[in-house]
Amino acid sequence: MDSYTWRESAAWLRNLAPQLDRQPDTPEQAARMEIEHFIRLHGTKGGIRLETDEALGEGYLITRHGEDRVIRGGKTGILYGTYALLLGISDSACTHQDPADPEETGPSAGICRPYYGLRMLDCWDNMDGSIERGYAGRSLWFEDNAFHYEPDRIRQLGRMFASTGINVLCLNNVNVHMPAQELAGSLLQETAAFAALLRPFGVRLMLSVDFSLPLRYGLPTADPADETVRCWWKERADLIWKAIPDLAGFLIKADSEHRPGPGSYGRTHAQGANMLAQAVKPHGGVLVWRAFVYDCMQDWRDTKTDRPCAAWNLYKPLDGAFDDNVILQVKYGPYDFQVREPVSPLLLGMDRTSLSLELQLAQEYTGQQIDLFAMPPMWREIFDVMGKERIRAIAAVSNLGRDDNWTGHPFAALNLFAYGRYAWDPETDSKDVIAEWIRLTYDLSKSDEEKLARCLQSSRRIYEKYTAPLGLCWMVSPGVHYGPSPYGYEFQAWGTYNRADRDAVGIDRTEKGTGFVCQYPLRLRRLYEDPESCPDELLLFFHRLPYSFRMRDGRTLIQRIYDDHFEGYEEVLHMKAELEKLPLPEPDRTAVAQRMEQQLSNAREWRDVINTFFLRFSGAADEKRRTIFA
Ligand code: GCW
Repeated sequence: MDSYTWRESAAWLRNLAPQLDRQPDTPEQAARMEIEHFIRLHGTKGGIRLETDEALGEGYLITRHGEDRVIRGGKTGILYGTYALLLGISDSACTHQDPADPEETGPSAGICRPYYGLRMLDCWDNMDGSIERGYAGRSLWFEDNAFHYEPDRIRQLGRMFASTGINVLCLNNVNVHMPAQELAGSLLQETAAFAALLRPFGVRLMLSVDFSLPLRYGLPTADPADETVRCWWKERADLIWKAIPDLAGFLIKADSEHRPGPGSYGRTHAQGANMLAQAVKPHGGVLVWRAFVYDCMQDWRDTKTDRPCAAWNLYKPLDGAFDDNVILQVKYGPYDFQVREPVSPLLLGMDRTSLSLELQLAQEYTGQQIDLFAMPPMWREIFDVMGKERIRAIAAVSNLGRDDNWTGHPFAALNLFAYGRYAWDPETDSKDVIAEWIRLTYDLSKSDEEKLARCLQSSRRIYEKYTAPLGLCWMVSPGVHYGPSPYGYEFQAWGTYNRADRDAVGIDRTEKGTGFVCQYPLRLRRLYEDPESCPDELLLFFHRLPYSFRMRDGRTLIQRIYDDHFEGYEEVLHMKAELEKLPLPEPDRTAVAQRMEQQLSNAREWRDVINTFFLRFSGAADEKRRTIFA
């Protein structure tokens, strides 16, 4: 395999300079450097002029004057505009289609602005260099419990972020371990130096903090109602913002999976969040509070407690009780980044709370950057259910690491690129963004571009077919979350059950069952409540059904499960053959081929394990008499 380094592999920046040879001081300078390199490499017919208009903030407008292009934009808008022009990125968020040729019909016509103010990438990097749920190598900035990075590479990261529109980087794992917990002394100075590298790319840092931090500093309590604790956090925030004045805020996982939180002191999440929000407020910081809270010490025999109900039950009564600089960050589904979940009802029902939608680029449950799983079609579905108005910020768990190609699977870079595009414009079309990424990343013929686009577009559906069926979730091997184990999570404490037995499978979450469906607005509640109208993909998420249940297309439930698993495998086989025909450059070609080989064997294993599991329970033969190991 030809080898390359990260320099040649910043995927969609292929047509720009391989890297910026020095550190820019400002976004404008970064823009000028990009333009200079671009002209040197490709030439242009006319010139490209930059005009700063502070009032435009992150927005920009590109106009044509004869052969010349003028990019007018705010401080960072100018850089976003530069990337849009140089990469030829289209932006449906603008009032025009071609960013280089807006129809000027009014003072703000053609101005492109990001939809969400905070477009965060949350990194679960630990200071020892490991990454929780990381599938692309070790941390890009931590090793041996210290900062450890190549400045050139961080600058490259800055370009990757700015070119897609990501503007906040949360540096450390939400499960905060020592010494990241300290937030003091030389560590703070080093964090400030790191922040300076990304600042010219319009990227601000955020830090994950530990709710019990005051205890480490000798306070007897971390109770948010305690005055000394409140003062302590204020002083700590003053210190931190003194070192990093543009820090975006704190991200916090509290009372979740054994992390400390206000619950230990009998306080509500609003009390906990507001206390921290007040500490960061004088500095213009936000407090992002994760809503990933459920009983993780459940007894599987307890059928009343239903994990998807947990977040709503906890937070809905607190709607309106959070300070205005608190943002509640909600995972897209009520479980945990599964292949298929309904949109979390919290995202639809917290009208008086600022929300952030949390996605996961790290493919924890979706193939671990070995199996192909392009996320844009899934996000399109989420946004279509949710409507774009509801939320104020967007976050995604990073899929980046120190691997030369940054994301492990070369095609996983699409998910990072597309995330930035969706964060900029949640109306992004999945087909468009996939086509855009392919065009920028590879030099392929039109028909090969289309072939690759088809594979990417269908990859999620294919993955879904050979893994857990019809919205069941959690059939992965416990702990690692890779490979099939249909009963692996069944008797555990995490609230992760499918309750398959000889008669039926799934959980009744209708009004008569756990009542989860009642958390949805009426329109969705009606849709999900009745197995006749519930989308097939979510059937077993909302219903407990006998294997003989007739699906809308006439098949029995058990036959549908078998068919999906056989088809899923066949489709991987087909996709592998299609991808082998593509003239991808090395080393991507070999990397993709190796991963496809592994994916094919995974699909075979999943197919056989899941089909056998259900054959044993149901006793129902496959109508097409394919091999199922009994
Ligand atoms: O699903 C779980 C992951 C944990 C993660 C947690 C969370 C950071 O398995 O690794 O912890 O979600 O989102 O907090």
